[in-house]
Amino acid sequence: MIEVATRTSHPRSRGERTKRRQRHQNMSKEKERQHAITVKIALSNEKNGNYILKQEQKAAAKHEHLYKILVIGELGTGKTSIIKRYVHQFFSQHYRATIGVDFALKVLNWDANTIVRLQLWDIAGQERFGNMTRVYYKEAVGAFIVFDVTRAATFDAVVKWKQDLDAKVQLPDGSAIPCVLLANKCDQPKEGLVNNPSKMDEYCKERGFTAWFETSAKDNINIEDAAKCLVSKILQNNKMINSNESSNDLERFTLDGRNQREQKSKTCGC
Ligand SMILES: Nc1nc2c(ncn2[C@@H]2O[C@H](COP(=O)(O)OP(=O)(O)O)[C@@H](O)[C@H]2O)c(=O)[nH]1
Ligand SMILES: [Mg+2]
Repeated sequence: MIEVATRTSHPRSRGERTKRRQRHQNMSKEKERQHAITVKIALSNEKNGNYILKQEQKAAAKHEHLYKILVIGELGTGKTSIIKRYVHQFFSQHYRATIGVDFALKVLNWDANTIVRLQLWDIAGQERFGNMTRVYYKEAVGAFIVFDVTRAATFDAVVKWKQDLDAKVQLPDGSAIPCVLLANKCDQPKEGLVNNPSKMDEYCKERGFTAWFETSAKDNINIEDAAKCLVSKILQNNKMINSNESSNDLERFTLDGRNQREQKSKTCGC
């Protein structure tokens, strides 16, 4: 019985052993497979991570700016026409004074690393009152004041618009926001000081205008150049503000450092 039992049990245990060996082999194969998968995932995560990192680096390298720009001046000087020409490459003789505030967005690929979005604020109707509310001016970083070269009265009103602008909005350091003067409808006969460019230069310098341009929304003259001039002044201001901020940080850091050293020496002295 024992013999039989031994004989019968022997092949079974051998079989079991083989099965166990196979199971073991299978398990280590499975482990290897899982390990391979883990490595694959880790590699693809790393690849993904690198990709995301690269995308983030790319985004960080691209500077994007959104600037609020005001377009102000007397009624009928061509503010809406200038914006329409600049943003939509369109001009219409049909004069339609809308009521409220209109916005138009112009996107500029300034350089390989800089995108500038200009949010152009057009007034419609309120220019009758000769000034705007503080809310309208809030957070503007640049402005165009427009007059009509065929009507000298619209040029006389420029000073009032500049004063209103400077009183209601300033840069963080308290200085005036850049403002470009547009002598619009230059396709028409001109009236007044605008006929004397050097006097106009003087006028602009005295009153703190960044520059002035003769423009025509009708014939598409100088509008792009005027906008480029304003944007480069804004970017310049931006750089200055940023570098002031970082030098302030540096100052704070060195001051803190000095304070720490002084405190340390005092402690040491004690
Ligand atoms: N000849 C000429 N007419 C213009 C020019 N720009 C605007 N206008 C006309 O002037 C009128 C007033 O223009 P608009 O843009 O509505 O002025 P806003 O009240 O300042 O917005 C409209 O009839 C326009 O067609 C321009 O450059 N040349
Ligand atoms: Mg208008």
